[in-house]
Amino acid sequence: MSAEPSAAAPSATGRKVVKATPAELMEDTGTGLDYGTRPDRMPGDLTPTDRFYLRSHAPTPRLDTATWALHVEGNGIRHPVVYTYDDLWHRFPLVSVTRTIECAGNRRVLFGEEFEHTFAGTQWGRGAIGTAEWTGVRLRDLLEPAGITPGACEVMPEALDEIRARRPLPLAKACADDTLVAVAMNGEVLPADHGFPARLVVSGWLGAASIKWLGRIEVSEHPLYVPWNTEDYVLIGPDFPADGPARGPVINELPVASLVELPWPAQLRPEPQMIRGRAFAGENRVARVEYRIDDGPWQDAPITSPHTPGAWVRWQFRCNPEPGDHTLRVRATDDQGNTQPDSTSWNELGYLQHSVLAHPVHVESPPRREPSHQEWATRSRRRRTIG
Ligand SMILES: Nc1nc2c(c(=O)[nH]1)N[C@H]1C(S)=C(S)[C@@H](COP(=O)(O)O)O[C@H]1N2
Ligand SMILES: [Mo]
Repeated sequence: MSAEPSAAAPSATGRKVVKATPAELMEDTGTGLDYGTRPDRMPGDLTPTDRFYLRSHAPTPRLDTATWALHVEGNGIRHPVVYTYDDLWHRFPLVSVTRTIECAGNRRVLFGEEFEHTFAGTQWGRGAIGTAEWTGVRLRDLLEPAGITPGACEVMPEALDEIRARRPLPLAKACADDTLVAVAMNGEVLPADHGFPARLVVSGWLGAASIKWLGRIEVSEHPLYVPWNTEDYVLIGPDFPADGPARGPVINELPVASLVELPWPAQLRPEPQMIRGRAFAGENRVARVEYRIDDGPWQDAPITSPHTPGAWVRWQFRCNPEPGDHTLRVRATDDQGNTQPDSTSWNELGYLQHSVLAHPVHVESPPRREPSHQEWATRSRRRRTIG
């Protein structure tokens, strides 16, 4: 398989990302790097690549597969190994999995609204989540030829971007069946912005674990501390004690949350219709989704897609909304009995908002139609009868 990097030079346009990010499909958070998927533009089970959210801490690097290499190193292996791009395509079984990736900062703006506070960090609405079919090589298959030592405990993927993004995983998660070094997304060669030529995909964990633009994988016999597990992507606040060199507990698995596929606020017509959405429970399965309109009862929103661990489910319900202003609430429950709470515990960086959202919905009044010709005829006939 030869490389298919897109040809556009990043500096020509001054843009920091390569793919188009039109406002009909994506929400611009204002950083030039981070774009959310519009929740009302999700047609299928998978998020089309053209609108899959983007979260990058530095501009998309343009890597050449002719010179690209993936180095496996560290004191947790017996001998270093170097893989080429062709090695990934031809030396190992390729595996395809459908997995959701969600940023730990998703819904940060709504978290802020709950606390009347602006959390620092990317100003995400609800769009920092997407699901793709990822194809690649199991990370485990790439580590084994290097000879993992009995004392190895952590595996740290590291990127070739400007910031050398990196974050360690426990060896067991690194060696899971569905931890992949992906080379393709939704059946096409990985796009530049999503990590070309190769990215990690870590099922059910925060997006920051799924390192893009891989260049090196370190296997270590001792715990590793880097900015992304000490300063960022940790929970900092009164409820969360510091943990060794980390300012608070490290975020790994994501909690259960749901998403309504309507704009915020939503405008609906006063007619029978389907309301749809998604729910995701990290490493767990979504067991149940319920909705509530205003102070009405909680009712089941049937789940309409298959359950794959690590991938979102779809749900929908039928309603016939009354004109006026309403609040729609949706709450999902996972197979471990965790339900979305009424509020999320405050943490300084505004991560893991997953409480039930009060979605504002305005339902139009029925249009004051001009009477049809037929109706005029009926009315004038009646008038004649009365008169
Ligand atoms: N090298 C690198 N990998 C990265 C990042 C990054 O900035 N650099 N961002 C991480 C974060 S925070 C998220 S949420 C996901 C986003 O993946 P996407 O841009 O493909 O949606 O990538 C992760 N991998
Ligand atoms: Mo993220």
